[in-house]
Amino acid sequence: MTHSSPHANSPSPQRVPVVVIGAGPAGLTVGNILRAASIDCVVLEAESRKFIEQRPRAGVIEEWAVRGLEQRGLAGNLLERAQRHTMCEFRFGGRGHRFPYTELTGHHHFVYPQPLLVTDLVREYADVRGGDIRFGVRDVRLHNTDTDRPSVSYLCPETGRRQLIHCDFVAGCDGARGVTRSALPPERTRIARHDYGIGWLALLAEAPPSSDCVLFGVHPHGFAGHMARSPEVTRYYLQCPPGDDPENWSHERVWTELRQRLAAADAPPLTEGRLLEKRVLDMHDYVVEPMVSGRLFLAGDAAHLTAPIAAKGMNLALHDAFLLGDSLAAHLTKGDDSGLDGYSEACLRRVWDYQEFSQWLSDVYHGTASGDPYRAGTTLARLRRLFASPAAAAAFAEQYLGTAAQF
Ligand code: RFL
Repeated sequence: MTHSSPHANSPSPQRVPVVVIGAGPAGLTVGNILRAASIDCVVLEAESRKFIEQRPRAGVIEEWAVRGLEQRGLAGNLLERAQRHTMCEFRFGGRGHRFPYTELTGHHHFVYPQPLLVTDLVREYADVRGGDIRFGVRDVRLHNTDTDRPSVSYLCPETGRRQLIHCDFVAGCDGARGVTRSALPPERTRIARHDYGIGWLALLAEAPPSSDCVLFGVHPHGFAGHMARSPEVTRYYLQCPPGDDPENWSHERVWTELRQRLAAADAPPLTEGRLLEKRVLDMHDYVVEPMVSGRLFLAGDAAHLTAPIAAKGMNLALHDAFLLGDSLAAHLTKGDDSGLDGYSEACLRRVWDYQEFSQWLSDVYHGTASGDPYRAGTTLARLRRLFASPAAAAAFAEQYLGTAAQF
């Protein structure tokens, strides 16, 4: 909500060119780009530094996104430590079918846990580039974002007092549960939503990966996924009813289902381990159009949610952040408005392309468990085509890796 009167009781309202709300991959990347251009900004984060540096989430990063981080001096640790993945494997009909996308395209995926990337980005922003970041802020409010004199206020965790910051721009990078999206005027904003009607039990297992590549099990019981996170930890997914209670999934039930849904002749047994995380994600998407109103620019999950079906969310957050950071820097240092003017449209072209791919992939993952023999038949035809038709394989690889020349 845009409040016209901040009611600040801060002794000295501050002024900076940009206030960034949220210290996820999007907000921290924007902040780092601004600091590299010697532009002052303040990043406001609701959680503690320790919390955001440990919050487990994404792992798969596309090559173009890593190059984008590298160009901005943000990929040092990642390039040293991340695993490179060159193929994935679909398991269906009791067999494994390897899809060697690097052989087909020359491109690969990086696997680097999101908490490590966030740790790198915070360190670079706060400790190396001298950026101002305030953790544990409460009740962030936006004021006058439709004027050229916006401001942001928040409750300071130490004093409990409301602090006010005047700025030229607000970057809304506060994720799916943030407050900035609701500051867009409803009469000029469209929110497109899609609900898959499917749940995924997201698991982190204290167990080494059971394969050298990502596994997608397409099984009549439902989808199962296997993704390495580190030599010691593996992420697994199990399709389940939306809203299911994680407590319905005992250790025994989880591993029995994973073994069945990821079964393949000649594949070694899964390496089992303690379950460190067990939560149900309801698969849904939304896209906010436009991602801008006045001086408020949204980036990442604040503007669009992509269910983790195709592992695209953090990649899109980084794409937005590159465009927003660069455009703000061009405006503030050179008076060049072209980037900011075209920002929303440029982001949304990739966003919609990735949304469409997620929907396509959802049909593949969930079709055989739909209970509908017609959908099961077409799902298996799609899967077989990936391995029989070079044209279908090339199209899939391009979308899976996000390598299209244009969106
Ligand atoms: P984030 O990471 O949610 O960061 C937003 C930050 O804003 C803070 N915040 C506030 N701060 C101040 N005031 C407020 N009122 C605030 N409200 C919130 C939050 O504490 C947080 O620190 O959003 P950002 O930067 O847009 O990044 C998006 C990504 O985090 C997200 O898209 C990915 O995690 C999605 N995702 C994946 N994406 C990939 O590209 N590849 C993957 O392999 C992948 N795997 C996943 C995923 C998401 C998952 N979950 C939990 C939904 C796997 C999972 C299980």
